[in-house]
Amino acid sequence: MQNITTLIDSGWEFAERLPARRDFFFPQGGEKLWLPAQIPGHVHLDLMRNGVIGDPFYRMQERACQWVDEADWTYRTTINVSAERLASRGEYGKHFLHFHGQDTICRVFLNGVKVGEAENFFIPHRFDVTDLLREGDNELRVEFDSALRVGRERAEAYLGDGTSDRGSMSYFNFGPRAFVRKAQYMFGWDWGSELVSCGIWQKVELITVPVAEITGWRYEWGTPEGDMIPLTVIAEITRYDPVTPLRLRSVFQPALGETGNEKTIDVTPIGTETMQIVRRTLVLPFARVARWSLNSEYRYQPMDTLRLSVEPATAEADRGSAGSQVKARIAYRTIELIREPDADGKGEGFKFRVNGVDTFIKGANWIPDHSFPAIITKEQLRERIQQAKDAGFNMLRVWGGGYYETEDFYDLCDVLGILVWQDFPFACSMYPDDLPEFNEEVRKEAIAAVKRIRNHPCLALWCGGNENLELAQGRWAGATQAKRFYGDTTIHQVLPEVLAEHDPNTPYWPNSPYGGENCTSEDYGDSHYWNVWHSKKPDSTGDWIHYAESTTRFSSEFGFAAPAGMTAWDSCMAPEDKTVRSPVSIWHDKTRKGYETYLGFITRHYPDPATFEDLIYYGQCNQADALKFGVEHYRRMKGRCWGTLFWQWNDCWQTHSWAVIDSLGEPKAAYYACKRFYAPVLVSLFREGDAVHAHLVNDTLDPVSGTLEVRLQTFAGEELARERAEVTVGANVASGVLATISTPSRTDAFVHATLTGKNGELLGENFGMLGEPKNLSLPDPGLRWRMAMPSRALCVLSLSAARFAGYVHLRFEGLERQPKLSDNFFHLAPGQERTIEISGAPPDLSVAELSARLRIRHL
Ligand code: BMA
Repeated sequence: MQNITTLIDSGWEFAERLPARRDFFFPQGGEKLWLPAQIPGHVHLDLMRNGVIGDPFYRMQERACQWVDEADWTYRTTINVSAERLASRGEYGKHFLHFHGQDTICRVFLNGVKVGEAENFFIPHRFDVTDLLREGDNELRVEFDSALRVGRERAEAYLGDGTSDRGSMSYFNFGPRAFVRKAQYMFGWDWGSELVSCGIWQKVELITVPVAEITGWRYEWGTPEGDMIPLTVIAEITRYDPVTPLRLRSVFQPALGETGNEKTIDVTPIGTETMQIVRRTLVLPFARVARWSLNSEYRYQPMDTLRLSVEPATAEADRGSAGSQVKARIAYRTIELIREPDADGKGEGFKFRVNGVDTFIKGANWIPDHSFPAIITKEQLRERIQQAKDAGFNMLRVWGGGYYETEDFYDLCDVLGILVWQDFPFACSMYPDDLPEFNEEVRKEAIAAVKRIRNHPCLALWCGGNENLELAQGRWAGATQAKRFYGDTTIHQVLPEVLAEHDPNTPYWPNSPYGGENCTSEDYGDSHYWNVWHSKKPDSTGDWIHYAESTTRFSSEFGFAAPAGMTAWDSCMAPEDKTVRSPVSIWHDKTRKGYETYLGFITRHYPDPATFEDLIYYGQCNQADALKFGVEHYRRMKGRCWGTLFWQWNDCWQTHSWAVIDSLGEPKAAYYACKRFYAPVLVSLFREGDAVHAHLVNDTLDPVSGTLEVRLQTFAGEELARERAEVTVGANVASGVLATISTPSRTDAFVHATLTGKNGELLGENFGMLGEPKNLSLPDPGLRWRMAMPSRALCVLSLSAARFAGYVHLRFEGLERQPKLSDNFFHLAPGQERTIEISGAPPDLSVAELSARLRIRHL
């Protein structure tokens, strides 16, 4: 009764599908030339491999392959099926073709017969081919239609002459993407390439189910009673064979405990109906259940395993022949979204309570880690999410312009202790919620996605989409002409209904931002603060100092753009492109602010960049300053504000963007700033006129005590003033002002604050320069360094400064990839020494060779 799964990953070919009479030499139309293809993949990647197009990321070649998105494409392969396989379904069973992800609008044919259609990028599609599959070769063919063209045709049909209440076609009203359920960023975004693409982006399988399978399942923790806790398992079983007696076996295998391999097993008989829900409760010793905690001190979270299988109800001996099996790594945790009205009735808070603790959320917005998602590897995701853990994150928001992430993503967030705020994939647009077929497609999609993701302990929140309501409320002047918010049915009816049935215990938030009469209100719910950068206020410069004006309860977006690192530019530029205003650099800036405005943001604070290297260095330092200023402001507001998810964590190609990690995985300066501004104990400095105030923010669950020292020093090292205070800050609070130092208006000095514990250990520190970096005349810092290699895999660099060193940047020349550094872009006070760990350098390089490649830059 075993289910059989075969991967269909070989023999794939693809071809452009021409309409009849378009090609003079090929008047009948159809596929003219078949070329080898790779599945999973996207058509652009196949075209590149075959030499039809160049790398769309290189220079401005993105422009040269726009035709690909207007064309139609066919993929095909041959599946060889043995007589034995054909017979393995038994008397009642089924054969299915299972596509884990198609991109996007397509028809599927087996042996020339259409088996079905698909038009949703986000979910698997399964086609029953029981009656069509034959012994020997079977031709599988998938015909894709241009998503861009179909979207445009649907938009035109929907909007008519543009005079109805729906308005006319535009990117932020109803564009082609609003009519295709496909990752919206692929249509182009303000940090992304415009490569809509198509193809089979996830694996394809032939699945044979002779008897039954588990087509959905979830679990629920009960309330602990004494030493025990109930765990209820709810399984949906689809059965094709009505005769074989079956049972459901639930196995709970704890990760912890003395024996390490004890199990709790429960078996339940299954009825004979085709579709049934089986509910069982296991009662477990609470002490043996793994507890899920946020970004814990563990390298990996301990997690228990829960396994369900459908098996013959006959003998114990049959156990190995379980027909259908599912398993998940689970751990106990509670998550609540607390929304309490303020005492004065003027607002409502927004905070996450995790395992009973009010938790200040520290994280960022996650976008797809590549323009072509099929080629993102698990290793790449592991590196990116580990970087988040290392930076002190406890949450990532999977933003609505991307897609429901892959299983690898959620598995990694589970084991690394990072919560996930999951947007449903709707972003910055109206959606045709008055079309029944649209609502049905969304319902189907949401059910599939929720059923897949709901069992992950990392899942903290479902959110109805990104900036849909905000757009409708007219904040983006002129962008939207629709007379009402189209998308209302989606976020207030379809999605809540799906969640009520399939994931009743995870909180739901209808959109981001949301809350109050006006979704952008800073008194209610979450908000996106774009007065900085996008400069929504007419009187605002867009400079990052305006973060100080934000009074939000939860800042789920705010950000500042900077260039990618040099390695990324090396991979997409010719040598002559590496100038500050080269067309290629301008092409790779999609931020829509205008390139000169972007440069202007940098030169408000930093010197005019003379070289491309200057642009990268100053741009990245400025971004680090911006995020530091913003996050510290919000953390000092802890109690009113309960979280920051800055925009954005990662990138999908080489670009100037708000990301703090570029598309090659190289951290920008702001990444290292994150490690400091997201530290559990933060020493924060805030300048007000001629005074600098020091605050402490304590996110730990114990009070913190120590000596707070604030010193004003010249860059050369002369001490001008010093304040010292013995301080204690309670658990999980921000302190208010603890020390103030007056700073006469001079630009040759900086403030350095340190918090030291009883034994002289450094608990936290911070720096503040009194002048703008562009106006400073800094003395030579007199850097000294030495490098040692205590083990093959690790190098240690010790670095000291005689005088102040600002934004010390370490870079190794001539390496394909920069090694991982424990710190970079840091300041050193006169006399300070720092030790940097360097890992992942090419193993064949000696210390001497690595030292020879080291380049150090500072302000
Ligand atoms: C937001 C996001 C994205 C966008 C970013 C930068 O509001 O939701 O749509 O990329 O700002 O403009």
